[in-house]
Amino acid sequence: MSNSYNLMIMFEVEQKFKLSDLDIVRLTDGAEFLGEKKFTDVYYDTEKFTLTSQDIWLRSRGENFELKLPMYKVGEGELTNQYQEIESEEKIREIFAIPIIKSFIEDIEALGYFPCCTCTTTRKKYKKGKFVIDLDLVEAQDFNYAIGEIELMVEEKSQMADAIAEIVEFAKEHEIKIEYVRGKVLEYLKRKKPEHFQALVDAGVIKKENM
Ligand code: V4E
Repeated sequence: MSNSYNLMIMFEVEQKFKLSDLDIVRLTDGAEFLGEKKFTDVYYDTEKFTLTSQDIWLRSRGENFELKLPMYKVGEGELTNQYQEIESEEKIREIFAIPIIKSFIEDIEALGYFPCCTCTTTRKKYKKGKFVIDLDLVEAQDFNYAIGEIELMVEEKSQMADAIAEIVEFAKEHEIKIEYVRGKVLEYLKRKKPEHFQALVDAGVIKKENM
């Protein structure tokens, strides 16, 4: 007898928001609290910012390595900040053609990758209707940052633009200001590693108006 599995690939659409205390009260009112977790991310890049200047983000979260690859090219509209997430070391080795010599971390360090940002996040997760809300408090050395994210899962890539519009509508219903928000790593680089941040501006990963 053979087993057949109906695997459905879902796409996560997410938008970041800067939230005031009052925004948080409105957003979490009537929402289901899903839990809190704390994790440390270490982001890796080369001396020449080879990955991040292509909007590619390699990190370890706890024990696991993860890769975020941009789904759309810089400048391709409002979907620019959506990423494909790869969560297996084997797949990451395949993408970057990293042969297995030692452990994953030793092998990437030998190729010139080193930590460019290390931060610890305390994340509270809520569900409100079909939306998932993440409230993050981020800490690094001499660095604190609060940021919120509203997420929606869709079954087809073609539904992503509508999902963003739904997220923005949901945010507006909660009187949240719709504005450009730097993610935690970009904010960290801006404040702590201006040379790296400038390289991302020069590469077009960060638009000049969002510096
Ligand atoms: C994709 C990305 C970075 C990596 C960190 O991604 P982020 O979504 O901020 O982290 P997190 O902890 O919420 O990940 P999750 O738990 O959801 O997997 S750092 C910069 N980027 C790209 C990027 C960009 N180019 N522009 C803006 C406005 N934000 C992010």
